[in-house]
Amino acid sequence: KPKDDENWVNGGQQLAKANPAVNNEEEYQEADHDCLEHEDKTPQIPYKGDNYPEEEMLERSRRFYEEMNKRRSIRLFSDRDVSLEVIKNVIKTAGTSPSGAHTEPWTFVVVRDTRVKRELREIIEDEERMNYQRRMGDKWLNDLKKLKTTWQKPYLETVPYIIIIFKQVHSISADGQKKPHYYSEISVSISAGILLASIQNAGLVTLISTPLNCGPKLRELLKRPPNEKVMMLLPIGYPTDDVTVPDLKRKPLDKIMFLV
Ligand code: IYR
Repeated sequence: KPKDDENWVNGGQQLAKANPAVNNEEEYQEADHDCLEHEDKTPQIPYKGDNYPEEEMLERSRRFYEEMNKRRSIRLFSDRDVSLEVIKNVIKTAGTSPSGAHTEPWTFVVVRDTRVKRELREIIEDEERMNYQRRMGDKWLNDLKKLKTTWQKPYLETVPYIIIIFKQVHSISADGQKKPHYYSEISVSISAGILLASIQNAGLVTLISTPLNCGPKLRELLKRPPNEKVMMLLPIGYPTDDVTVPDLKRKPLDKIMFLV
């Protein structure tokens, strides 16, 4: 099990995971915090809420749900181009995500170069072939049957753009110090959710791809530093005209919401 899957940050020993500068809770508590600057110089600015009338709020929430409920993972893409401006807008939107201590621990690499897409595909298919044939196991493969996934990812070369989302586990501040990125996994995941919503809102389609074991090779191909870990890959574009999706049903509200 890759150790990157350890997401949770809560309680004693997990503190260390939130803060890569320390190895355990005791070390954190004993650490010399005297050197830290406690006076905050960030100015406060007014914030005005939107205050929609109730009717409008209801209508807006309903329409947004209906838009998001149309989202489906698509595995057959057309080669129709997408404006780079749109890609920039959806990434700016993802960058509005909240993050631990406002560390903004995300990097979005946008691949449009045909040769890089081909290399990406090669790296991913090489690993996915082994994942599907040897690593994933019968139960997993059986659970995936309805999605008709295989190790082959031709769409990685068809789509106009692929976004690779990296999680910065820490960063290096101007004075060369390691700056901890608290809750980076959760922060980047929230940001990815906002990115998906933004892609849907633009009328484009994507597919969350989390190729096992490809991280280091992708990081090298895309020339990202060692503090950045591949989180997921999103091919973006238009679906083909004849694409179909499995007729999956979503859980009804009373199975996902409990009013206490
Ligand atoms: N990452 C592989 C396999 C895969 C796993 C799950 I869980 C999915 O919901 C879909 C695919 C792939 O991309 O094919």
